[in-house]
Amino acid sequence: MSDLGAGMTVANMTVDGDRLWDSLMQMAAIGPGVAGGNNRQTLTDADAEGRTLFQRWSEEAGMTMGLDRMGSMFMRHEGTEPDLDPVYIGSHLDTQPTGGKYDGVLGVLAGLEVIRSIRDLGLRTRRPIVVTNWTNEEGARFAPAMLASGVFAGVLTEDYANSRKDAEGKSFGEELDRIGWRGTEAPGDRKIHAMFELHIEQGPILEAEGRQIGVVTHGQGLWWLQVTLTGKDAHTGSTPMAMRVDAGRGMAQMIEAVHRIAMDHQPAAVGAVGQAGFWPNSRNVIPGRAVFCVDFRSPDLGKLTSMRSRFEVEATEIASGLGLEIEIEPVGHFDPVTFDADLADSIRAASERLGYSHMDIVSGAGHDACWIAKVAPTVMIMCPCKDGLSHNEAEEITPDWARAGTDVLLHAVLDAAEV
Ligand code: HGY
Ligand code: MN
Ligand code: MN
Ligand code: MN
Repeated sequence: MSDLGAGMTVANMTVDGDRLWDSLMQMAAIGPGVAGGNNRQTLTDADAEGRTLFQRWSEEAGMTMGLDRMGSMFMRHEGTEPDLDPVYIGSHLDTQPTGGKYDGVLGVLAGLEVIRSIRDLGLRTRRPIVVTNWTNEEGARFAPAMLASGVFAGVLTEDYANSRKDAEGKSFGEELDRIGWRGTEAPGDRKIHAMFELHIEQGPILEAEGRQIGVVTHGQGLWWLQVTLTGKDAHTGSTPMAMRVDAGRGMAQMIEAVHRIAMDHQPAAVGAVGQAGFWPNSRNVIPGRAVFCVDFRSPDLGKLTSMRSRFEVEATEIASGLGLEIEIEPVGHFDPVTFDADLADSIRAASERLGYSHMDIVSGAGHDACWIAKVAPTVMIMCPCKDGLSHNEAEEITPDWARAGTDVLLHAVLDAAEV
């Protein structure tokens, strides 16, 4: 083992946790939320500003940028054998409208910190290392989530992605061109030796179990179903109850059905409706239209499929009972994912080498790694987050959790990139 100074060897080297935390706080200042978190939604000016900062930092760390036609950023640190397939580290810089400072951002800036540390330590890897910012992981502004990584993995088309519209009717393609971040590279035209994603858990398990590292063996699958109910808008005062065709009532009964169906599929099944709206949404008009999106998830494909089909049957019955027309459009889906077992072993070995407590865990949230696992050996590392809270501006982690996760990432990446 080469001596890296100050008693540090490759076996016990660590990253610069203060520098990582400082970068996280500088990125958090871009696209601030209203309650201490972030609103840096994909393809907004704030997203563009965050991309520019990440590009500058990466180039200062000796990396060169590749950019694909979905705007995904690939910052490459050269290896001693440039022709070898690179090791990728990736996540996302876009946030929810009321997002936290660490969801996705930790994984991208931890990748940057890995490169900064490799250079500080005077190490050279055989394989190149590429740190990636995947466009539109959140799917908050443009559904579905993990859009650009889905195109990269060949499961979604560029035309479909470019056509997706936000609530104001702007398309993904128009907005990507407007901020000037569309590259020329064909999405997916890259070979990946191994892909690592460090991410906050976004759930309560690691903190409750007192573990510093989550070794993510699987990710649960997802269905997003966009439901449109059409009734008849009418006066809330003068319309007799028997004459009403109330889309609002239909939505209310269906939202309750989502919860009931998820509870009927326990354990390991979840369901909710997070986005909903009435039209014309006026206090004294019976809503003629209701639109909402159902989110079902499970690590068990059978349960995931059963929840979707059960909902479709029950929603259709509710609609016909209320005289409503119903349209159900799938707008997001991926099957449960099994991550690479050998890479998971390297995460366990790195955690033990560094003396960090760890446990195997299934990811409750979807991540770009879930799609990339379709095209390359892929694994995730998780760090705890306070009270398991995420997709909330109060999302918090500790600098120690961030550094521990990044230390493990450093070791696992160096193992894969062959220092
Ligand atoms: O929806 C998800 O699980 C991810 O946060 N996009
Ligand atoms: Mn995320
Ligand atoms: Mn998220
Ligand atoms: Mn499927």
